[in-house]
Amino acid sequence: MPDMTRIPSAEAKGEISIVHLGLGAFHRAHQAVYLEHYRQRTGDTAWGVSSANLRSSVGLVDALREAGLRYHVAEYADSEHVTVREIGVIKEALFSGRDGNGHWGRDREALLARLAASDTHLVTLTVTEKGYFLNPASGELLIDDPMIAVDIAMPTQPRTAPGLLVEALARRRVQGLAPFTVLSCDNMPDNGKRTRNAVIQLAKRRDTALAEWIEREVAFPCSMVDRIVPAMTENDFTRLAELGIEDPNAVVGEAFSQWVVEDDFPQGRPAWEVDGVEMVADVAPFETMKLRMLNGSHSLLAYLGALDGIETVAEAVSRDDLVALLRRYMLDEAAPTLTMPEGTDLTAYAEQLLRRFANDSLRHRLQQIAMDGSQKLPQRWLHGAQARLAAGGEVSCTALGVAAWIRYTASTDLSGRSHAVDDPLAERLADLHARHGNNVAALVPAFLAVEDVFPPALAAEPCFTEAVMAAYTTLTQQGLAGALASLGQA
Ligand code: NAI
Ligand code: CS2
Repeated sequence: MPDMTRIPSAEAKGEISIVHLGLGAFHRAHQAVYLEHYRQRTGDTAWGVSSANLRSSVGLVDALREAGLRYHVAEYADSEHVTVREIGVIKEALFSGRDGNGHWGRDREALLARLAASDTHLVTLTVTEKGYFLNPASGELLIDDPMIAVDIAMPTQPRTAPGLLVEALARRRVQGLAPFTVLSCDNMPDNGKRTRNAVIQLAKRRDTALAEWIEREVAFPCSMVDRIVPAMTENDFTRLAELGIEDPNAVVGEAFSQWVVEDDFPQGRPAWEVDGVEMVADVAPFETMKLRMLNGSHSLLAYLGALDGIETVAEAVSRDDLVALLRRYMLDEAAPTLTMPEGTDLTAYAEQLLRRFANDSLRHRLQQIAMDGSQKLPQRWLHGAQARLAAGGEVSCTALGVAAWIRYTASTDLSGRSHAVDDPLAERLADLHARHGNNVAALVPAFLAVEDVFPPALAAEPCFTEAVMAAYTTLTQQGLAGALASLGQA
């Protein structure tokens, strides 16, 4: 039984001045924990949260309501030490997605009223990379997406995160209210700028004066967010029950947590910095470092590990050959593309990441990380590969990763075991496999021609295409161990 520290939540009262879109595990284990720290340290109850789900999990919204909006976060330093915090900063839980009967927007009006309320000064988001409806490669709004098309046709009954932000800002503008600040907490490069881009592109299709007002008046700071928070498993709930924590809304994460935020909050913010949040002028170096080194490594493990029947991150990094691959990728391919503040030790950062990945108290499933690869690979691997090649470097690890992702999207592992491919482009990618089968010379170029994922300039690099084709052949003919061994000889 691990050594447990329990920390109760502060008192219940408090005003709502933050709205969060995307009431998922990470929001509950990261932003809400910082706000709980803040409230307990300062006694300031002003920054309570109204948290909404726009898609899945009406069950979670209702279960949180039934539990009085309190839940627990179990922070595992390792399998022997856990801190369990009770979180009470969520003051309202709303659902504006589609319910089991196909009806949309049960609490949409309540959510829009909250977003348009004069007390609301900040909106945060964790809606996943696909929740912004942006082309992952170009960053352009997917105006042909059916969800965006509905928001363009019926702007006052929005279903998407960008649609809700535009309608709420429109209401605030008509009421003569200042806007709120929009802070994305999703794993995207320049996440604030991309969110701004989605909102303004959508607003322009409704009212150019509104779009111009948003351009002028609304702050969209960027942030780098980091805490490994796996989706809960039955084993997690059982472990918590053994500690006396019976909570269907609990989340489990690592003890490590980091938040680097661009300090641009015209409507004010909590004084997060004394709780360890790093308020900076430019988040980009930190975002790029984390996306390429941590998330890029995660995605390598996800696809290579899944193809070899490996279940979790901790299991994957118990293999010396995969650890060697990560060290080579992080230090030889990712680190040289980064421009970091003086004194940043990327070797130490890489070793810290390997220690975090080895935390076997978290069952971080590779299948979860593998999800939405088309939305993740540009910022995790491809932009770095372009920079590396432009500098005359080689990208063998990235090429192996791309080959593994391509093979993964065939919906079977190397032993023929089936798995789901959870990705907005899943059908389109499955079609490429159906069309090209094992013809690697056709299959790989067909994947690299998917411009929503692969920058054309990268796909046009013969050395990249050849490296991916060679990796694909080695992987499929010699398996994971063989592919890693031959990489090691490269
Ligand atoms: P989750 O599955 O628990 O929650 C996902 C949330 O996104 C849910 O509220 C869901 O309703 C919403 N969502 C999904 N698709 C959407 C769409 N098209 N439009 C609007 N909302 C949509 O996942 P979790 O762990 O909360 O992660 C969410 C995001 O947080 C990740 O995609 C990532 O960007 C970021 N993040 C997650 C970390 C983690 O370790 N879990 C760590 C760092 C960042
Ligand atoms: C993971 C991230 O699921 C994934 O894609 O790589 O959620 C990862 O756990 C976080 O970015 C860690 O901060």
